[in-house]
Amino acid sequence: MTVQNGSAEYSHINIPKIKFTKLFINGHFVDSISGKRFESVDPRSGEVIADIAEGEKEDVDLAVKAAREAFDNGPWPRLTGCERRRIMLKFADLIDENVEELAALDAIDGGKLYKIGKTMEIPSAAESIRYFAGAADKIHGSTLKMSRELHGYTLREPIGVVGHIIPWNFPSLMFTMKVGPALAAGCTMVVKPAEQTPLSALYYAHLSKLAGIPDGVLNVVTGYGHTAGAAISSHMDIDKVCFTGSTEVGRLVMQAAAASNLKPVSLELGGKSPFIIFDDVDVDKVTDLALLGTLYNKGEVCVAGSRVFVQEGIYDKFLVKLVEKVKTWVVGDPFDPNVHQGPQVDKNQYERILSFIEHGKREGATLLTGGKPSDRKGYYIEPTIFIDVADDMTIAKEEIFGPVMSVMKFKTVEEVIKRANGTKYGLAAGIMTNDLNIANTVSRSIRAGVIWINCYFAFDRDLPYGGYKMSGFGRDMGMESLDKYLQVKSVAMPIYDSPW
Ligand code: TXE
Repeated sequence: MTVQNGSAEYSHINIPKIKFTKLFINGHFVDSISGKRFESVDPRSGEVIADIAEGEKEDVDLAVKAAREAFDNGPWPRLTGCERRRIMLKFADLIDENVEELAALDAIDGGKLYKIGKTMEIPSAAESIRYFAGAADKIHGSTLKMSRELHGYTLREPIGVVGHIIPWNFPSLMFTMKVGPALAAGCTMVVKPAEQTPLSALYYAHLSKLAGIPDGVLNVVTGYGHTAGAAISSHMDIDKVCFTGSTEVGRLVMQAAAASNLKPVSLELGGKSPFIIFDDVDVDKVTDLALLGTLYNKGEVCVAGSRVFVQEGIYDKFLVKLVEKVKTWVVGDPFDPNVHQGPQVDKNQYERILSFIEHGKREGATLLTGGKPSDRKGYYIEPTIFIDVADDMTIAKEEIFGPVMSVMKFKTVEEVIKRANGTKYGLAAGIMTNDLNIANTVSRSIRAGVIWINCYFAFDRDLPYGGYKMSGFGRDMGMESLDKYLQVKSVAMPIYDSPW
């Protein structure tokens, strides 16, 4: 691992002035009712970069009132799909036009790599809006073959006012993958970004207004989870809640939804995904993929493949390669184009990861690399690899959400299926083999929502994404995600003028 202390190569990147720090309600940036503000901190230094309006229950009430009015009486749900599509395409174009500023905001707010933001994540956020814009004029029900002399058909109608509670690890992608299908369906919404990363969400709100999305359709309330977030999940006038975050908070969201107006929820929660490597693969290539599977986005990825199972025939060779390659993995300032890993999102997350690393050491796993903070200001942690990890150790069971890999050895297909499934989570799995029989057997036996064979993080807007077991339910991305924002209305009428 190399630690960069700064390079002239990126000194030209213009870190934008933060323009939007207030709540976005009914098309306007406004202070919170209490006037309270909270600090947004740059994880590169631990320094405060902005004071953000702290929305609470009363602010959520105002935002829901605006969204309700926009849904019940406003134009958005009543526009034709073509008109919604046109406005959404404009929104996507504006995201592309502001790609550098958005990438920089996610870098200073969340420690995310600027280069990846600029070339992949923000363009992909724009594409996500475009994908669902393309669906806006293709939402239709079906004609039914009824058993009697009835004409029966279904309508698919927008579900209403949606509450989106989103996390901090992919602020732009999460925002657009939730907002895109909800807009296409004709819903109105209140979005609460994570308190760690409010900046880009407010910027998207500004762009949505420029694009022509009517006032009240897309509201953003920044604030904390236990206040603003809880007010969304328990709100009597929100028709649906979509949540991405920890399993623990997902449970609270579901309880609050049940205890209030029984609104449906969809939950995308934690993971502890297995990355399974069989003997027959190219060890050199697979090592790169395994490293990326754990370390991408500094390990703050719900589908991180951080339980790496390696078949015994290549185990020793794999470890040698792993150590060799991790030395070339650069930790440093996320604006530096040579850096692979920026700082963890905040002090809490940083300390939480370090405490998991201590658990690993205490419970008897062997540290192969890293295991400590990197030696610079900010919330940086060295890429950490443990071997001799038993399935019941804390580091093998709990989602660490940091740059920490556990490597485990296995012998047979049956054994690895059992061990890979031995988790409360079921979000994703990677299977590396050239043997089709093994690939088919294992992919069908793993209880997880996404399986990647000979690839990892192979996301696509078309590929539905979500969990089994305690990783949640409901799907983001793909046309499946549109269903979350629609409900089916059945209509029947006599074909002939007969008395019913
Ligand atoms: O998540 P929280 P945290 C996991 C990951 C991470 C851990 C803790 O393991 O280390 O969770 O992260 C809002 N009612 N994931 O504490 O608290 C909160 O404001 C309603 C996995 O940051 O779940 C934020 O907007 N909302 C994950 C969002 O929930 C509440 C991504 C997520 O925060 C709330 C993030 C409440 N009572 C963390 N309390 C993934 N699946 O990708 C908090 N929130």
